Amino acid sequence: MLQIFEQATKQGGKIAIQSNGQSYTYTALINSSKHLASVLLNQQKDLQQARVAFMVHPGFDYVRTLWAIWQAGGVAVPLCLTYPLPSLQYVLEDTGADIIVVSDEYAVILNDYAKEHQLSFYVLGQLGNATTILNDLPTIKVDRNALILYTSGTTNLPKGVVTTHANIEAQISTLIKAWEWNASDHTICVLPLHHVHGIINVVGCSMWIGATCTFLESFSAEEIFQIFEKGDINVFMAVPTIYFKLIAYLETLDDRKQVQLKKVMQAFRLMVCGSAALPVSVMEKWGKMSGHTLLERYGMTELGMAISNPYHGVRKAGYVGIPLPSVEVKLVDEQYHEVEKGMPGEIIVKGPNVFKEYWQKPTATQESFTMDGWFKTGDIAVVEEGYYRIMGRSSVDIIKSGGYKISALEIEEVLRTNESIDDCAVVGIADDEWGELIVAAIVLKDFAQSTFDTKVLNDWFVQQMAGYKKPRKYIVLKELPRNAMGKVVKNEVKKIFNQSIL
Ligand code: MLC
Ligand code: AMP
Repeated sequence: MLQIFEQATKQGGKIAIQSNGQSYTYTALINSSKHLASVLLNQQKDLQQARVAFMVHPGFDYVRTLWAIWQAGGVAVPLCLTYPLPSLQYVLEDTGADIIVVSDEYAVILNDYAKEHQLSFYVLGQLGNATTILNDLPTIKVDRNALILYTSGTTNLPKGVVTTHANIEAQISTLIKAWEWNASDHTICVLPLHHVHGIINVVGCSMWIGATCTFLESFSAEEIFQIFEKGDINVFMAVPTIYFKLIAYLETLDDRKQVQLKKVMQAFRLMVCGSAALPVSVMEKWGKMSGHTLLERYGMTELGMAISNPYHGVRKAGYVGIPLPSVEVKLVDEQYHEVEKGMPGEIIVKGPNVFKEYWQKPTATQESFTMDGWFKTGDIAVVEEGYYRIMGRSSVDIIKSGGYKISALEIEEVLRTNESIDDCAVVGIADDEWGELIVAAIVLKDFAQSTFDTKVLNDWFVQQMAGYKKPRKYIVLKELPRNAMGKVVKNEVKKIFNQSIL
């Protein structure tokens, strides 16, 4: 049995999950996921690493589905709940998923697609208790594929990051050790569950150690504080934009309420921030309002977490800390030689946490590792007084907005299919709240010059891609700034936007 299920079985009647106003024990989680695993197996002995895509809302149903897929021998492919059909279709086709599981509310989105492609389609609310639970579920070896998460990179289409059960176990256990997770912890998941931050750091760690995880359907500052006020939560993890939004909400409250909430938050054991650079101003403000020094850490879909400020010891503002247990980190130059002490370089990483491959992309996989097996992150950092500081990324085409990694190339590709747009260049510009704001410089086709409307464009865009990938500002240019080779100079595009804001 995989270690996560062994651990969970030992917890028995302890509360594992709180969602939709209900509490579920570890026993309920195990039984219900075994039942669903039996359904998914549908008379087979082992799904043999078949990809199972699932579009399930956060909470008990999400975890039971994930665990069911694993127990049946499948590879879990969590779908983003806000993707329009074309983006979902890309993931389904790329993974070759032939089983889909959905919460009732998403059935309508994927029902026709599943029928047309003759996929097995399970709607959670329509599954009765008819299937007997199989006692002899397949034995899953840890070197099997477990999860495929999609990440945007320097190519225009997202790549599937494949992690094995062994990778996941390593990603979780290093955090359990470094952050001293324990069974009396109670965390809250406010993050989307198609990325590692939510899946590994929050849900993975809490379920592994036998803690309790409360789920919110989606982010709401008001609801988060209402739950905090009950006094049960003691571990909280989020992206910088969320801390920014929580601060903004706290500032709307009167002094008495602020003091009351600070008292509640001071009793927390741990508050972590990551997925994007935590501005020093946000860390300081949060410190004042919550009584907590945020622990900033650095991670990536391909790695889980790699570098973290210490649980005990100094948490330095503006720094991501030191490598986590069992994770090797080096800074290298463009020839992949280690840089001299104190010099900046690209972060490369080795360890049992590092992913196995990009799904069906052997060339991309090979190119992302050095000859001696280190994963190249594309992030530039420097070590100062023993702590890593992230300086930026090697590619201007990767944007981090609200903690989501977004490929400028992917957005450009979609914008160019719009009938009004002749050409475009997408960049990220610095923004206090979102980290970076996605903006697009566009060149219009002649006929569109007088009728162009950004609202019409945005409405069209969100039918093609998730809303969080939508450009927040547009500038119409006669032509894009290009260098002598004819290549668009993205830094010039950024300058144009920054000047237009001043
Ligand atoms: C949304 N809005 C944005 C935006 N996203 N504006 C600018 N930039 C963006 N990126 C606008 C919307 O248009 C809308 O405006 C308003 O903000 C609210 O939109 P929303 O979609 O409802 O946002 P909200 O629910 O408030 O979500 C914000 C958020 C979310 C921060 C909670 O972005 C989020 O969950 N981010 C976490 C992503 C994550 O988990 N990343 C980890 C990746 S793993 P209007 O006007 O339309 O109302 C990884 C590895 C690691 O990175 O190290 O962890
Ligand atoms: P993703 O591919 O969505 O997993 O995003 C991973 C990327 O997020 C990393 O390569 C970094 O660029 C960025 N990132 C994660 N944590 C931090 C952090 N604490 N500071 C700065 N950047 C971060």
